[in-house]
Amino acid sequence: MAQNSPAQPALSWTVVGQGAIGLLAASRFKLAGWPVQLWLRQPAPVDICFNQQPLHFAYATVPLTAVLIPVKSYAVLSAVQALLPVLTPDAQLVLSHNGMAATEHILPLLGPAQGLWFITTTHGALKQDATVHHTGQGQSVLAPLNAAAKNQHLAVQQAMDIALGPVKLTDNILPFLWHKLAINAVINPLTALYNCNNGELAKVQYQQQINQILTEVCQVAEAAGYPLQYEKMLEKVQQVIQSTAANFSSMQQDIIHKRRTEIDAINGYIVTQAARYNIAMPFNTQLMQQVLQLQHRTRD
Ligand code: KPL
Repeated sequence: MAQNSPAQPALSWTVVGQGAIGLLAASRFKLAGWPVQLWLRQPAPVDICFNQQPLHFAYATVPLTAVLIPVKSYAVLSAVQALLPVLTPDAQLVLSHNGMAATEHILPLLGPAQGLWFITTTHGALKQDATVHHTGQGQSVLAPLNAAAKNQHLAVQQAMDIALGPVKLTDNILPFLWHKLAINAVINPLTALYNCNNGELAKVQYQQQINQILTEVCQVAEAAGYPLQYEKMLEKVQQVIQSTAANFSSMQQDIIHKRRTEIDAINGYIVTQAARYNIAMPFNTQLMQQVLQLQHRTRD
């Protein structure tokens, strides 16, 4: 990775927040010799230990030219609104979260030369206090969401290859988001409810539930015009369970740390879409309700 990185990156990157995926990306930039800084609610530098290496991240100096925004789906709009006054007129913003990209409120906020992107990733990362582990090799799909992004595609693709690569570039992110949604709809709520790591789900006692969830997700994906082949999808889910076996999913971590989960954007989204097509979703509905109950119990 580091050998292929250009001596002078075209853009200077800022990562928003200090979540596991954001710190994974920031660490990979740093280890590849790229300048990178963090944009946080509390303006202070951050020291972490990444895969046993101590790393120091400065707090962001403005203006910002290229920003990776790996914040939860429900926090994206307010994160972008907070960034707007400190962006350069041609800044590139890359969103990354679980669930569908709800960019209709974000695109109109940007100037004509400000690019918007989405990157979806299956990398596993785990943050425990100030320690970050890359717990699962994954891959990512990156898409430009407006014309200003398409003009900068080489620089952004090169950077995302360092941060969350290997990266595949696409013009249409939606099929990939449905694909990732299917993976998250299985792994995230089950690991949260059973309070286990991703690898635990390979055990025989979870297979029936995995099949039930996935069957429903495939039905609604087909109705929405993004068909997923059940057998292929099951294989992919098993693959992610294996490759991120040591990881605790983001939803399991949200419950443990008494944070709001992304259940609305994952199984909740599936249930809402199914209602539009009059498809019954008993298993996803039950899972959603169970996670919501758990979330209320742990956050009260
Ligand atoms: O996206 C993830 C998450 O935890 O949110 C996976 C890929 C399941 C890795 O844990």
